[in-house]
Amino acid sequence: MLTFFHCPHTRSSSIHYLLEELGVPYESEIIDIRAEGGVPESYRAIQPHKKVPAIRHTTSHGDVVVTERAAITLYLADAFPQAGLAPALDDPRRGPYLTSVIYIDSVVDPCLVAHMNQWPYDGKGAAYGRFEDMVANLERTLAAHDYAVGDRFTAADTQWGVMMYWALDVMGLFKDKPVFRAYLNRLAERPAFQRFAKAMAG
Ligand SMILES: N[C@@H](CCC(=O)N[C@@H](CS)C(=O)NCC(=O)O)C(=O)O
Repeated sequence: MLTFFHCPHTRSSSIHYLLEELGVPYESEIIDIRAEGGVPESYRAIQPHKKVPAIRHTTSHGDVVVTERAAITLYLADAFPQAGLAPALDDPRRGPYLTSVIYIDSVVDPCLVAHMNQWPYDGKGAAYGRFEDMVANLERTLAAHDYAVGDRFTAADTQWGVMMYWALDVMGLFKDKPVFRAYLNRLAERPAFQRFAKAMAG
């Protein structure tokens, strides 16, 4: 049994998309982060900051709770190997795959937030770098290959794809980056992405 602690139109969307790609049964528990009065204190036992996403996976070894998008992505892709979304430990793509998943949360997300809020930042002092360097890295990667890690879809693309959707279609950024739009269009052809987008719209 898999429980997904989710709030639509938030950072938990990328895990929602991943679950659709994995094609495994799960139950959603909606955590309304916008509720008047805030998120119930009881949820802190699952997520120490009362943020979404989180998952609880009940296995024969007991309950496993995983928080933080990157960790959840890596955990689920490994826990359900039949979906083929995680390069194996001895696959040369494993290192780039781990990097790609972590990069979204540790660099891309804070770069986008700093950029949107016009926080002055020269790329030094915090753990993330310059916005321009991040954009150039994404553009170089997606110009060279169809997906975040080479020419095969991996779980990293669930994080990259939802981030790209937010950047392009919600924030209105990167109108001068056809490579980014082509990538998002490529993902939009996938049935799992279509299911995810339909659920998000409904
Ligand atoms: N580091 C967390 C951050 C998740 C996050 O920022 N979640 C936001 C939704 S976009 C949230 O739950 N905010 C509620 C709050 O701050 O009270 C992760 O990547 O999983």
